[in-house]
Amino acid sequence: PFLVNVIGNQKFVNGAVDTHFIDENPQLFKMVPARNRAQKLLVYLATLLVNGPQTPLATKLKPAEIKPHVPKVSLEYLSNTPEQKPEVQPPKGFRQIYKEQGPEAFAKAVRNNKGLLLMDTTFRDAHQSLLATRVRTHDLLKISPFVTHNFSQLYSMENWGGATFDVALRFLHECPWDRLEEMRKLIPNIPFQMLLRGANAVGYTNYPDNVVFKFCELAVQSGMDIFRVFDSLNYLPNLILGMEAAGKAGGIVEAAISYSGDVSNPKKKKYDLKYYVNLADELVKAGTHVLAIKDMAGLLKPKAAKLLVTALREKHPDVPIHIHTHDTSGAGVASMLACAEAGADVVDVAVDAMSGLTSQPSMGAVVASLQETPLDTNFDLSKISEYSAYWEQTRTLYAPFECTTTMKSGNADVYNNEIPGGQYTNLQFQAYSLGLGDFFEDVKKAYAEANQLLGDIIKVTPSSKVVGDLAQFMVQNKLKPQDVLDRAEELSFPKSVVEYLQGAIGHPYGGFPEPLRSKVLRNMPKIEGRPGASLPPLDFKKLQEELQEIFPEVSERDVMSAALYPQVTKEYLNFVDKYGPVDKLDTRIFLTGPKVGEEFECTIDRGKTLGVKTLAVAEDLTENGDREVFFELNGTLRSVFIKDAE
Ligand code: 3PY
Ligand code: ZN
Repeated sequence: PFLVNVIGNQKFVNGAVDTHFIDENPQLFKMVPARNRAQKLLVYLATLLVNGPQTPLATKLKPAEIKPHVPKVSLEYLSNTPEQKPEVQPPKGFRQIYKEQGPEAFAKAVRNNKGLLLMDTTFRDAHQSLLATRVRTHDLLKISPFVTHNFSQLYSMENWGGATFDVALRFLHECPWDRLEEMRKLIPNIPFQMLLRGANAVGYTNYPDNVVFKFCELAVQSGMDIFRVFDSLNYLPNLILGMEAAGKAGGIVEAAISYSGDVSNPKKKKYDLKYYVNLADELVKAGTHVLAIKDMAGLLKPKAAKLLVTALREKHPDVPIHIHTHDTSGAGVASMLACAEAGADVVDVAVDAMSGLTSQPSMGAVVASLQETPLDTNFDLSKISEYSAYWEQTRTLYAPFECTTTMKSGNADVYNNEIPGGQYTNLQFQAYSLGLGDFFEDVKKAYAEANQLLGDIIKVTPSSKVVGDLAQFMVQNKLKPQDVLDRAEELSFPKSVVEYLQGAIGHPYGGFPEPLRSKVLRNMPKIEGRPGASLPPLDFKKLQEELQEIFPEVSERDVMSAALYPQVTKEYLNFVDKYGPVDKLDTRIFLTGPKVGEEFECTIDRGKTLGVKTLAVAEDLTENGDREVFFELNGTLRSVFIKDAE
């Protein structure tokens, strides 16, 4: 439109204006043709072929060259449906009770259920713990019809929140909101559950209150039902903020107490039974629909589980109790059975092929253990096997992120170091990539020491990062705990440690460690009370306008992503603008690219499937340092030039 107006201007046409700026800047008029999505994907594939993976791979292992078998949806429960009809509505589940009668009725139905209920963590915590959170929407959606038809009696599926939000945008280049919405379309009957880090939402730091409220509102709109709300220090004001946000959005509130220490060990005094019962009282008083114990490191031994659940059950006979654990030591199944016997309503499990080690205990093992008992879960073991077989194969696509590269077995040393499941494998990976054999052993020891230095705190995202950062700092600088205390004034501590001591993520039970805090902070400001209370509200309109200048099509959900992760979201939007819907590619192709000569399909929309064949990569570079890559796209020859980064 600018050019057209100019040529219609008489003065311009007569040459009566100075156009030397235009003459000297011809690049301003070099129009880049808008590429369509198929072309963008070719650019992505060519980039992988020329310059290698565009998302960091944690190890040298390659994704397997298989196409996982997706089990058929069998509809035996419907009489007279001989052929497969996935469009048939799945059996009703707990979600219908919640949607039709509200959260209180849902809680009542859970309490009245005779057998033990299960939450399946396969879609979130299991892969967060085992595969660095890398499982993609593509692979989750493929198995969703099977789950909706065969696992309708689940209490919930945990499929969102925690680290998935950040990782989806940052490493998978896909939209977390789309993931949620697409799963919802395929699974209408099972409640979805997310992990909300209280005032930290799905981030690593406290956000202004209006961000947390709006986040929950959008999550419910996109299909979320149950919010497990925790705070990394069990700091009640932060917990309550998260509960209010989830409740106001219309969600089911599942307030969680993060578990530390060992209530069955009289020598471990700080977090005793009284501490947990008091905190539970507060959460029930604050109106939680369900009470959760979040044992993020897998410290809840069977005996402790019995003591804790019995005490909570007696105190709150009407409130459903839901237990989360990690199987790091190998005692996970035993603990969940102990919880069930002591009166817990729900426990967390992951499908067998995605269970064990730092993930949740095995679904099949828990189900089989309770068969023909009063707590029978009524799951069909053969369906669990089919579901598991899908994951066993799918898991091999994520070989570059396998925690089993380094972790070969469970390890009961977690009772000493108290490292949460997700962080355990992270730290191990770091040690592995640094090539320092004993580094992990040293870090684990230092982790326990750092925890004591910081006052024996609850450790879960983000407080676990504070402890982990201090531990690594101690190992790298060869500092013993006494050195840290003696030299606190001169050491330059990791940023997370300083901010924690300032009060940026809340207040730990029992107070901040002194004199360490005063020595580290000296004159630095301290945050009194709940951090979010003193943060000014985020101006969503302004943020939207800023984003729209670069990305005119930006959605309300993108703006929310940017409120939580400004830089990561911009990079994500740029990435998809350049490379198109990479989330639609099969996982191996997405991670490491096709082989030369390989033919494959990619469905970018319902009814729109691209047939791609990689033909060749030019041996010689062009004068500009570009390499030409040749494809056949739906039978037509295409070529793309990619700058060779070598
Ligand atoms: C998370 O915050 O992502 C966790 O899984 C904590 O256990
Ligand atoms: Zn967990």
